[in-house]
Amino acid sequence: MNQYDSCWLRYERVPDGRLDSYRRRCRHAYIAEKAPELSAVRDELRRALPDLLGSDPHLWQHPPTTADGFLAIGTPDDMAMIAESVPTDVVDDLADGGYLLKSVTWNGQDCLVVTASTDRGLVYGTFHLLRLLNTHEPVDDLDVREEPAYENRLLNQWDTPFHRSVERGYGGESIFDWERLPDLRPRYEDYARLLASVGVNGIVFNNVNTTKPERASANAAFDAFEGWQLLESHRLEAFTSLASVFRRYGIRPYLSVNFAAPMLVGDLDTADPLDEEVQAWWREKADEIYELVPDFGGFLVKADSEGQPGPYDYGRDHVDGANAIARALEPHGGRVWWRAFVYGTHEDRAVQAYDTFEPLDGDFDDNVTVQIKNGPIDFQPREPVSTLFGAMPETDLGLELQITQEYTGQGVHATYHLPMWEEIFDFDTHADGPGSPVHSLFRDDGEGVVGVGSVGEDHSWTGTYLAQANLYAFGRVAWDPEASAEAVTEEWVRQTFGGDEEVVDTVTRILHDSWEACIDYETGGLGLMHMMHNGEEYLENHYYPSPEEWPGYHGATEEGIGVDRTSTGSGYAGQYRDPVAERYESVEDCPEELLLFFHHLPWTHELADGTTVVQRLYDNCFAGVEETKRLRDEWQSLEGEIDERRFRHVAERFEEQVAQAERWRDVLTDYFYDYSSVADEQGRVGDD
Ligand code: BDP
Repeated sequence: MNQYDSCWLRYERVPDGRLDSYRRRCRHAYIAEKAPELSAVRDELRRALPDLLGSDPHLWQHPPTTADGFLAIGTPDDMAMIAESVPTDVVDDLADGGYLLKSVTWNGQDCLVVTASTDRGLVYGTFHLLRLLNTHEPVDDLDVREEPAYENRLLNQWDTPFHRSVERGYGGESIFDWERLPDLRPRYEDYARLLASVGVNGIVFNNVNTTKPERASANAAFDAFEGWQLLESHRLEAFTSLASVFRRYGIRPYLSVNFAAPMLVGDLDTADPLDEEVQAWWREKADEIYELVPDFGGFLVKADSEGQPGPYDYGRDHVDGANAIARALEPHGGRVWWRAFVYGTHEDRAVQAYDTFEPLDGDFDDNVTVQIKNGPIDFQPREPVSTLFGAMPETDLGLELQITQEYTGQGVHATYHLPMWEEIFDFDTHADGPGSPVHSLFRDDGEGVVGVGSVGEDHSWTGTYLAQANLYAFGRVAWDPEASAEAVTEEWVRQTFGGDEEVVDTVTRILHDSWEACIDYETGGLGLMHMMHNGEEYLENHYYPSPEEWPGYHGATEEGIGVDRTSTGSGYAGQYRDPVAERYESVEDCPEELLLFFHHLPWTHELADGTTVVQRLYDNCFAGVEETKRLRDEWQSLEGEIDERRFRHVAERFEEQVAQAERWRDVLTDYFYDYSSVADEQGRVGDD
């Protein structure tokens, strides 16, 4: 990775203390020879071991005839040494992707075994082992058993093909050059390596918006090059080529498709899901794709939302729409991921997804997954979790998180999403009584976790080097949502910035404190949200403050602020199961950090500690800025401790983040003051 950053896959020389043990066990490696995944494993060892160990490893295709210890990677069927070192039934029991790492003695030599029941598992196991070496962990007593929590761990790339742009991508233009494919770029493989190293096992290559809304009506001329065109027969070669890169890393390829594809790509005059010709068209298209890409994962569909066509155009519902497409994929083992991000007639958008989808529970085909954003609005800095989680027991569900920082400072601010995701995963839905946290859902076959991607052409991949942590953390949390956030973060920092303890502590702290700071300056911290500018300018969009654009989302009036989503308002709180619904219904019991999401309250309403609502909003906005300055200073303290390029890049972004945080603070506090006419106790707001 020369023209761009290696992210967390930079393999640097291990310090002497550990070197002996690593060399003893890894100077030779014996890797099974069969699947494409194994050749990827071989390549990774060739990249990693010389840099880590300072010596070229010998990679054997046959059991090594050496007096040294060695690393063996394969299934028990591949190698007698593995079959004899680990119980075969234990390996066979592992879920797809699961693996074992074990230190063993073989012929009197110290060896290491990476084994799994599937080739994909061997890829993950190898990356896990390399992570241990890279973070200087001991390997002399290894006995690791890992399985992914969820069957599906998908990346949704929101790239707009042929435009090289990325919707909500803040790390530069798209890395995927569809005009030049099937020619491949090294960057594709490096991306696959990054994803596989954290356990991602599927990628949707294109944006959920497969056409511009203004051209999405059935009669408009669909002449622009956009995502829907990837289904055209002559373009499938490009897709096939890209798929072959990701396949080597155990990553299944998917496509976002346009619901009107039978008209756009085919020449039908309807896309009515109940029309037999439409169904036949989807079947033929699926057959054509599977002929070329046998491991194709399926289609992602955004229908009847933000101008994209859908079943409503034909008086049908989401079940009709999803099932018609799913039936075409079913004979091939493919799946439809059908998004629940829909608008409707409700004044309060929060109630819409549940209202639309909950009544359809049980009617979707087995190979349909309903993909739901983490919150009811839209990836805001903090939202309550979606009411749909746990509400559709008869339907496969997927949780959609946003890795890219659309509303949390984009490619500039250091805003780490892992603490937010941890809060989401730990939330008790009470779906099956108390003790039904979000992380316990999505565990059936066909379910899983999805992340909206963040990478682009920038050297950093993600706009700012620190945002790489969000991509890393997504994969790790989709693998194990109960893993300790501190451990995951520290792991990322050690691999990315090396093992200096001061650097590790400082960067880990910065990341962990960053999310709350962002909430404070961008929202005031009491559950307000969606107060950003919605401009036409690419980089202005969703970046600057502009509360006056969105009265419906924050509900500011002269009397008070917040949105009544209780039974006296939109009724959204009532979509949760008790006691969650009761908790949110009640002003006293509602957690303070979500208070104004559920309640419209007088500006001078007193919070538990006696502070008024408006004063708390002022205080939080100011605290968010102070905290951001503190984080910037912490970063500054690392000067000379990490390489100049990354140090300066992040330092410059921190300066901008502080300026932006001040801007948010000033706009929001002035706005609160203008409505409330309540002076800030500390005289910081208004009347200057
Ligand atoms: C919003 C984004 C928009 C996406 C939409 C979606 O602003 O670009 O198209 O979500 O999820 O957050 O479909």
